[in-house]
Amino acid sequence: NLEAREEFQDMKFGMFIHWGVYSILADGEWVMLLKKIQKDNYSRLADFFNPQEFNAEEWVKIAKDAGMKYITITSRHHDSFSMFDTDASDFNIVDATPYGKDPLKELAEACKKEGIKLNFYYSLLDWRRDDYKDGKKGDEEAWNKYVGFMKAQLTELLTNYGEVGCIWFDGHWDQKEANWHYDEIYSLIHKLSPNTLIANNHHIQPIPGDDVQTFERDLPGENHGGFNHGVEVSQLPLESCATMAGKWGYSIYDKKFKSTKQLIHFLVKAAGKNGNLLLNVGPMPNGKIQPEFVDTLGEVGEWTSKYGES
Ligand code: FUL
Repeated sequence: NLEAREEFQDMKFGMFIHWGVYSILADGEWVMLLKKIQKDNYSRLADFFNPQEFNAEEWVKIAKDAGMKYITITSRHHDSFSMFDTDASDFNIVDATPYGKDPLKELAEACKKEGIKLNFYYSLLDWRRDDYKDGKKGDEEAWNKYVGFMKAQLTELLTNYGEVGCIWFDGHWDQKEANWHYDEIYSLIHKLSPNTLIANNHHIQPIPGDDVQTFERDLPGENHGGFNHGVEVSQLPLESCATMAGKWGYSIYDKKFKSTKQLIHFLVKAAGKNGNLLLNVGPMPNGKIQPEFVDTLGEVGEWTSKYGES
């Protein structure tokens, strides 16, 4: 969809949000794998995930005041926890936590009210499900079950939250390309929601059906972080994603905050390549965005309101 692609490319600045049960451990979104936390033990985190201070309107305001035009939030990361109301898995924020509400629903409403586009990050890779694990070992039935699970969740995400700007896939590298059934998954998205774009953080040249080319932690065409090896800039709309400190998910150890100046430079350089910057925050387990990020985004906003085009 050409018009949707153009609209996306014009937005230039978005907020990436990594938020899940991992936020409780305050050590980044890979903590389950890196600290080798057993599946059952990890599940217990959900028992006390209760982000009482989450306020969707506040997040949208922080994004909007910074000059951002869209939000891309983790609907389900590699740890398999769904941050939305889903019938396809019990391991989700509505059924498995004392919070019992769907934050993506609130975010969708707040975004709609403020004219901010909402996109969903969706992990292909899953560290927790048996069908994924067995499927990876060659059990075809298990794998088909997993693909069916993804389709069911994507259907929910594209039917229950109003218009979704983009589905942002991640985790491609864990399987050979054919396993992902991209033809089926992409056409399901197009069928359910013709205006929804598809981005895939696969770190390879665009594949058929991609609408957006993503560059992790780098400007389009660059590879300082090692994620974009040999990837050439295509004709697609471009998007660089980056962190405000080191990690994507909330971490109390992560103190390497990028300065306002560094972030503005990144934004301007990305825009110079006609690319977007998707700048990440990892909200705390209570639902608030940490003050260091809020302050810096406020300063970025002073710059964008003076020099950015609205
Ligand atoms: C990566 C993921 O593995 C990270 O956890 C994060 O979501 C980043 C945006 O993409 O490849």
